[in-house]
Amino acid sequence: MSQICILIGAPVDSGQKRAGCLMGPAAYRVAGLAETLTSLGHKVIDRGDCAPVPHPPMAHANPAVHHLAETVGWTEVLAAAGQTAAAEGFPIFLGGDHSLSLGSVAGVAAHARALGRPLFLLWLDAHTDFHTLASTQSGNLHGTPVAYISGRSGFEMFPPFPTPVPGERICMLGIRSVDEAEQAALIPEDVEIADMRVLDERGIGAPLREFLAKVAAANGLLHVSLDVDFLDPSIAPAVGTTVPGGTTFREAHLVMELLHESGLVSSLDLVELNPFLDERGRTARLMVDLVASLMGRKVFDRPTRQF
Ligand code: B3U
Ligand code: MN
Ligand code: MN
Repeated sequence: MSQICILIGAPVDSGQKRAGCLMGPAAYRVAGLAETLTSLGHKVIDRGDCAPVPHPPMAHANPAVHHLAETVGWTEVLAAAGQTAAAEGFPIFLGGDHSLSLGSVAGVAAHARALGRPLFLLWLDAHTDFHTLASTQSGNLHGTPVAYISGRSGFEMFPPFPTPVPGERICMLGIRSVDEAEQAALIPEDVEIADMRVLDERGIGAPLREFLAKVAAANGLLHVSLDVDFLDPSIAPAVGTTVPGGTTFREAHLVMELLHESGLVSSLDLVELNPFLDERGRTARLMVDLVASLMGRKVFDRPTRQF
């Protein structure tokens, strides 16, 4: 199916401490994202880069928390841009660090609420990003979006999340770094956590297919949030928080192909690309290739599936 892809540049660098993610949107454009989507038959509208709504500085009881006001400002602008774009087509958020998902998912959640359809979330990441502002030790707000999206308290400075996404509608693939406080908070939740142990035992297709069946049965919308560190650092070095033992090139493409076949994905984040750490653009290009698989590029176009 041909889509109207709406590119939303989100040069967010304030959710962590290693400067460079602000160059992400430019790197995706240089790597040919729009041209790739066009070659697959999609229409592309590039809305350019957003800027955060300005706020005076905000403090939090947890002194580690940094760039709070800026992050709230990003959340507001990206939620508004995301809601508008979701009503018009298929939003693709070009990050920017993962704190942008506080806003991108709020925007698509508002759209899902307006449609009266449930929103589901697929989190492709080495990390669970389930901290609250109180529990984060690094103070890096890129470690918090799933907590906000799932309606945990402790985000009072942020706009209230429109219709939080309960744990049973969230699936995480690729997990291999979970802080103690996140682990404790996730235990009572029903989040499907397909960590690397699960992927080694079952393969990456099985848990994903199960989740997609749930989305389809509920006539849900599906937001996919792809963190560069989902991938193994040997193939995707351009990220500030590399964690060894990530998904392979082939696993990642399989995920994207299954997502494409499902026809369920309605919006996408590309996050944590730090072009300053890249090797001649290879990570940016890999991310664009993964988007191509998600949007319909096939190795061999079988008239009917034969798997
Ligand atoms: N959980 C740690 C590490 C981390 C989370 N997300 C990333 N790193 N990229 C934290 O700082 O919250
Ligand atoms: Mn992340
Ligand atoms: Mn991560």
